[in-house]
Amino acid sequence: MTTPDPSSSQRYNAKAVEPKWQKLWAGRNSFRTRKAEDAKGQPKYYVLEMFPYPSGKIHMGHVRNYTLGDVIARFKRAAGYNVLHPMGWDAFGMPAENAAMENNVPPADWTYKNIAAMRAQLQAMGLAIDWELEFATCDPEYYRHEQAMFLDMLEAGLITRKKSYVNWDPVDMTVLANEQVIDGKGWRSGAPVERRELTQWFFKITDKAEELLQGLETLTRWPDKVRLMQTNWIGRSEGARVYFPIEGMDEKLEVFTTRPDTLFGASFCALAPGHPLTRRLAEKDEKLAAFVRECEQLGTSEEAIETAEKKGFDTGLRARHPFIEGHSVPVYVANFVLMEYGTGAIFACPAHDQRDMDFARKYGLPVIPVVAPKKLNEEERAAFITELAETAKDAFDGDGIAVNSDFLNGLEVTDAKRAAIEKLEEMGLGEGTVNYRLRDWGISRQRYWGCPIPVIHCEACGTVPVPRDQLPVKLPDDVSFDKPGNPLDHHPTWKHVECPKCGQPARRETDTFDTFMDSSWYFARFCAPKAETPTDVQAADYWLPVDQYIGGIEHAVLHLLYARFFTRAMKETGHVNLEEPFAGLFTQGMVTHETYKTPEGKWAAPDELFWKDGKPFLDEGLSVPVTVGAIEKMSKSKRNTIDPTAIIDQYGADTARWFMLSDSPPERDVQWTEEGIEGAWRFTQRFWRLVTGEPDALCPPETPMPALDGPAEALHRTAHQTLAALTANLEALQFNKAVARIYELANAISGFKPGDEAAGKWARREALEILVRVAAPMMPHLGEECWAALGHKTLLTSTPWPVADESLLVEDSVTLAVQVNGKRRDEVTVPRDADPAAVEEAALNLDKVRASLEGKKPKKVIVVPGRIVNVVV
Ligand code: ANZ
Ligand code: ZN
Repeated sequence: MTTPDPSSSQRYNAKAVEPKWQKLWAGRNSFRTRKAEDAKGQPKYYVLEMFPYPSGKIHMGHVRNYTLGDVIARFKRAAGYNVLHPMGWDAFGMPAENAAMENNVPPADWTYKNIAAMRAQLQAMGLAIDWELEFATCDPEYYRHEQAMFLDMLEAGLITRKKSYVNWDPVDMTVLANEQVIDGKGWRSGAPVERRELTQWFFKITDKAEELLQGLETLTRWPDKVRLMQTNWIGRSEGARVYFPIEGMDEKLEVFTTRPDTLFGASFCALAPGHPLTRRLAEKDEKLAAFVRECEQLGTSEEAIETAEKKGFDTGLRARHPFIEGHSVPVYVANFVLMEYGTGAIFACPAHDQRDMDFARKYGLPVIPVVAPKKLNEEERAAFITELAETAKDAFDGDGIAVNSDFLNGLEVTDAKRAAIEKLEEMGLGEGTVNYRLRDWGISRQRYWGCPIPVIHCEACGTVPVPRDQLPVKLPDDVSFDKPGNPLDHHPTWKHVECPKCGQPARRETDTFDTFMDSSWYFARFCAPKAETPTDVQAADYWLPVDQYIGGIEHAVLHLLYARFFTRAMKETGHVNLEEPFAGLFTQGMVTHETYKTPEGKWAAPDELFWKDGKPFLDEGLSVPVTVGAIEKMSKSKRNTIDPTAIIDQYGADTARWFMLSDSPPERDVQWTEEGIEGAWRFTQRFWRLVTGEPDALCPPETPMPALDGPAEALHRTAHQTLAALTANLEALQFNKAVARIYELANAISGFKPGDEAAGKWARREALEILVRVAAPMMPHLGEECWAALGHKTLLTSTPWPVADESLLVEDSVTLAVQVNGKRRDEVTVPRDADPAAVEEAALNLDKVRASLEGKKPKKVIVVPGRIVNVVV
């Protein structure tokens, strides 16, 4: 395969051309955003790609993400919108601290160095970004506002401080997210993770569970799958709370159930290991305490709990059944009951719940069927019940009717639920309720590289907010990472302060915010990044919501849910006036690549390979063959990444952008291949030759339209039809279709055979200009270069989007049905403006019509224009 040689003089030299235009755009402030008051009459458009974490280098996922956003930004700008297209850095987080621990560089230095490198890479992509608006979340100028809003939200009652279970890494002495717990061990230290109870700050997101759920219905420009994922994450369950009086104690055990209809099948109750009652019992029961400790080794992830073997501990207590006089069931502590869900306690119905079934069979507890499938006859039903009660391993969780259930017998599940709840309410032993799976959002992290939480703990006054005039609480620079745990906590002086209330020695909070908080409002800050207040409400009113947000599906739940919550919290504290921050959301697919394995089973990188007859080898001598594995998302671990900078260096940014857009719809995965990128490169070359190859075949710019003959008229029409269709494609984010239109138009121009010379020169210029203008959002540098080559002195970037001539979009011919004596015989295609006599003649000349006339002369011919020709004999 030929390697492109960008220095060859015949060729379009992206390497020289691209920086030239980038400099020009920057020098002319081409992408400067106008303030609302300066954009009179212009509609606004806010396009935002999820801002990057400054890891050090951009990857192909970034290239795809930012190319998509850039096409929209450039298109909308040309189409007359005042566009906000900013860029910033999600700059706090663990990797900076890991780098500090490993290489002894301060997190700030590491982060800012990475930002500089990545900014240069993004600029080399030619993105139409207003860099004046750039900020990094680790800048005190950003996070001081986050601290101020935290205090506002604390005052507004949106935040609480409470105990909760966390995954604790005893070696790194830090809290781990569930994803950082791998097979029960810390991802960095490898130490077995413990469940620990810590006092932490929480956003009361559960208070807004219903609102966040309802709000999803208004987000009509979000992908259905994201809305579904959020719906499931919020996890609304309708059910009941039921109170089981505990025998011998003046106390009731409160459980949450979605199946109150199965109460007659209750065979035991179970408490979470962290349930307050379990705690109290464990104080006096060493065996129970040991069991609780064992459960705590499991970590907090639902998955771990779900897959672990069901285990229980019989407390010896008994709970009285609410419906069955004199009946009680044993109370266990069970490892599969979560403290964080419902009430942290359940009643178990083994016949109709698999976990309960597993548990019951293991501990020899009764299985009492209380729902049977509807269609069974009496005999079958009896057999079903016996089997389920005695031997079945699988619970029956299907629909059916209540059996063995006293006053519920014969009712269908839904009706039985309702009847059971009614009865519970009547007896004062329960009530209908709605439960959400959503948990409050814990925002405390025992880490250094995050935004300090602006509170002070005083022995006498409790938790005291840092006075506003002392904000920002800045991170100290002089920290050391040589001990495990939180460097802020180890710092010799930082945390020792006076209580702002009583002046006594007090302790600064050493936890920092979850970095999801930084990304929950950055879109609002971009509206006025230099404002003295967290947001400039007027600017936010003008720009928000974000019209088009673009990012990966991996953020479908947490980031997008937190941002939706935070926007509501900002509204309540007067920082914005809307609830939903992102009107349109687009989740792009991944960039994939083949994977390669050496004979030893190690991953090989694409750039290590030598190819012969389509087969890869590890050595130049072609003696070590490599197996081609699955096509997977580019990742460092599989070594199947391609470095964007190398690609841009070799082929230019436009080629990389074009390839990203052309190969598959943007919502699907795109497979990176050498052939694909070469093909894109060849097209940029062909495009350049097409535009500049025959300067004598063009009229001068701005030549008035001459009379067009057949071929010129056809090209004129094709160009406008392409323009209209492509504009619609861009509006609908169908970038690959837009690319296909550009190929079509390029082909039409290549194949153009002019008749009349003046008409031909004019039509060719028009078609080329349209081609260049519509391709420019995708290949902006090539666009500018071609535009200049076509003799224009203006920047294409500031040239309005061309408008298609509507009259050219309608087809110029029509097809009419032809009937003879009311019977359809054929059809005829004629020019749209043909007169009736010509239509009549064409219809009568058709073979089939002539045959059916059998030589007779028609009595009458009726032409209904555009529709039908009726021949009467
Ligand atoms: C009795 C019962 C009978 C249940 C039956 C199910 C089937 P969703 O739908 O996810 O809301 N549950 C309640 N709290 C729990 C906790 N803290 N930890 C573990 N499990 C808990 O699930 C609700 C069901 O999950 C509840 O309904 C309860 O079991 C269980 F045939 O109550 B059920
Ligand atoms: Zn005090």
